Amino acid sequence: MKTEILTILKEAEGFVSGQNLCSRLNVSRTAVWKVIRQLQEEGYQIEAVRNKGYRLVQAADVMTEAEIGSRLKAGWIGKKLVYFYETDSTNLQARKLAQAGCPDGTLVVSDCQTAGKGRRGRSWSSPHGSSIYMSFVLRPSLPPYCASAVTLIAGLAVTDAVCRETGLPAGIKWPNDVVVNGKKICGILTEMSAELENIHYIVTGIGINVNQQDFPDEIAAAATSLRLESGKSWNRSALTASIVSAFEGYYVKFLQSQDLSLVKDDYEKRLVNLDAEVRVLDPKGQWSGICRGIDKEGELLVEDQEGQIKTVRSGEVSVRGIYGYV
Ligand code: BT5
Repeated sequence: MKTEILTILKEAEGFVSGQNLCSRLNVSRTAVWKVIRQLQEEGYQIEAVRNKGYRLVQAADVMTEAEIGSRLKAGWIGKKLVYFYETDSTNLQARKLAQAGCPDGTLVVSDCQTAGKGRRGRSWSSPHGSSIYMSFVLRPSLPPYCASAVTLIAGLAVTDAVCRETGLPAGIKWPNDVVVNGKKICGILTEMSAELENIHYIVTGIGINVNQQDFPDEIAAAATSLRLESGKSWNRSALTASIVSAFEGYYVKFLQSQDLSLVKDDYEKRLVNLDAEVRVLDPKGQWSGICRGIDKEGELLVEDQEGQIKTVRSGEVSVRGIYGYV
């Protein structure tokens, strides 16, 4: 009911009477009043005026189930939303839910993570009240080698949503980072449970630095937030909903072609390394070349010194720009 009341107040031009809310939701005035009180405690400024009703004065940057739910469009991704005020890791929770049989497209969101994970055992700094931590549970009928493409789709969706919502020049650093002005604002971690031939489920987790003003020393040089880059704070629920909708659009195209051929052009437009020199940190030997985009499997195409195009698989190597982090 909280989500419904919030949606009605947001869509209303001015006041909505208590009676109107009661009859639309088929509940008592006391029940409506209790929900309004809860919303006010969560940080919403709601005016309550006798004989007029309720009016949402200001939509604060609150990350709650009701706030995110009221902004999600009627797609299938995020239809089931699981929200935590605090959890260990949204990826871990998403995996538990997947094992327990949750629906395809389930979205897990938390305001804070106590054990946020990066790739290969690295950690993801996840304080309260300033960032987005979200994970999708996906159940595509595809062979396991397709799973890594979902990381690229998530990167593309985040980049689109950040550009659209904030106007900042976000770009993708292949395969799993989104950067603004050469620094990392987002990391993506895709995990999978599969048999040899088919995927049981994929969990794709996204962490975005939205309103942080400072970072732990060890990451301060390479990390930034949307707030630091724009000088403004942003509504995390709105951004989350925008990412979900962009992700769904691209993911449906991916399912259609079973590869990235339908989104490749969009991806390459956002790729910060395109046509620039990159260094491939291959454990068998580092080498430099020019980044020429991606293939339909999501592998990076790098032209070596002899002019030959080589494919670089994510998971095998890291790619660093010649000048600094990007
Ligand atoms: C990543 O790993 O970039 C994947 C991060 C995925 C985080 C999301 S949050 C929701 C979901 N639940 C989880 O538990 N995880 C996912 P990687 O490429 O390995 O980068 C990790 C490195 O980035 C760390 O070793 C730090 O150097 C740096 N780092 C850590 N926290 C950061 C932050 N908040 N912003 C920018 N860089 C950070």
